[in-house]
Amino acid sequence: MPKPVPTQQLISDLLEGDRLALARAISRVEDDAAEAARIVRAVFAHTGRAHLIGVTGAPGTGKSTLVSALVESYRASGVTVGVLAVDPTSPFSGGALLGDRVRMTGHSGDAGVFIRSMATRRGTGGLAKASADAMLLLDAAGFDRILVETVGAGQAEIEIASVADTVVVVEAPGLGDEVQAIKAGLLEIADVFAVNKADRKGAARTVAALEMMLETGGAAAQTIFHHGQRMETGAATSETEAGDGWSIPVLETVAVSGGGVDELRDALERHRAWLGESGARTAREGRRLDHMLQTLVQAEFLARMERTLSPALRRDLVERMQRRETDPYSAAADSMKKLSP
Ligand SMILES: Nc1nc2c(ncn2[C@@H]2O[C@H](COP(=O)(O)OP(=O)(O)OP(=O)(O)O)[C@@H](O)[C@H]2O)c(=O)[nH]1
Ligand SMILES: [Mg+2]
Repeated sequence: MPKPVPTQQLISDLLEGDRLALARAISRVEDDAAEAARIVRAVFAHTGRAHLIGVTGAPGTGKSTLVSALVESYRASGVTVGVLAVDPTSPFSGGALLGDRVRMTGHSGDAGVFIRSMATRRGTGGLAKASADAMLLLDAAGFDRILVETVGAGQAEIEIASVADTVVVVEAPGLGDEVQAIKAGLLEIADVFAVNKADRKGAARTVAALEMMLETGGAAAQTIFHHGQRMETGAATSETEAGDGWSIPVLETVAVSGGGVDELRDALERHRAWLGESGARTAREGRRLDHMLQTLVQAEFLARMERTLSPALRRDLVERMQRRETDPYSAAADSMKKLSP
């Protein structure tokens, strides 16, 4: 077996834009918490440049196809793109692997595109953490835009999309009368709506329904969202981001043919400009980092708890509670005191 590349080497190669190093670094970050810390520490100073775009929506709405079309559109304008597909296949729609789609478009040999799938093989917290780390690595490797596809079905997936700078919620007509995004709780996190499969009947109705919802419920949704729904943060949340000056566009796209995709890209770029001018970009980044901080502290805390509170010790505590020698609160307080540093 070949010797693994030393982490230092990997990091310097990654910072020079070496794709293989980037791919390996993402794998290490996924597999090993200590390596994740080492790598992210080393590259963090080189991040903060990329525009992070979350693409989410109900299963089968065409997210992967749309991401692939966006990649083409961005590449045509010379912009480099990193793509993270979180849980790329869905048992509901039988959606194709994103990588396959982009390969079909002929970008496989293009150094300006990097595609990576993140599997949901670990726990939900692990997936969010690994995705956040991977976004930082893509950023450090120099990609201009980072697209993150998540199926908007599940708290972790919504969370991953919602920490992006710009969130695209993909909707499609003909999935029933209701607008799917509402059921999934995605209305609150959208900066841009893409009504995909606009070649199918019902698209205009879906657009109208979304626009009406934005008019009537938009303000309320924004308020909830800005006062803690989107991210539970205190310190890093800025009041400057009140949604002022940004009206959420609802665009029709036909991802399979590329229809409306340049317009969608334009909307993403307009939002990017707005983020910069309004100060919202800084606010969102602060929220994202605050969220990462909480996630990492929680993970460390859990790890310590598992180290300190061995199964034997826990069993002992449980038995003592059962004998009424102690109570759950005292047992918890005693355990807290014992947490090893
Ligand atoms: N008619 C039509 N079909 C589309 C369009 N965009 C995507 N599709 C089809 O819809 C199906 C699902 O597309 P995907 O891109 O895999 O959808 P997805 O949202 O990524 O699916 P999951 O990741 O499984 O949730 C595929 O058969 C696509 O070819 C479109 O604009 N029009
Ligand atoms: Mg998909």
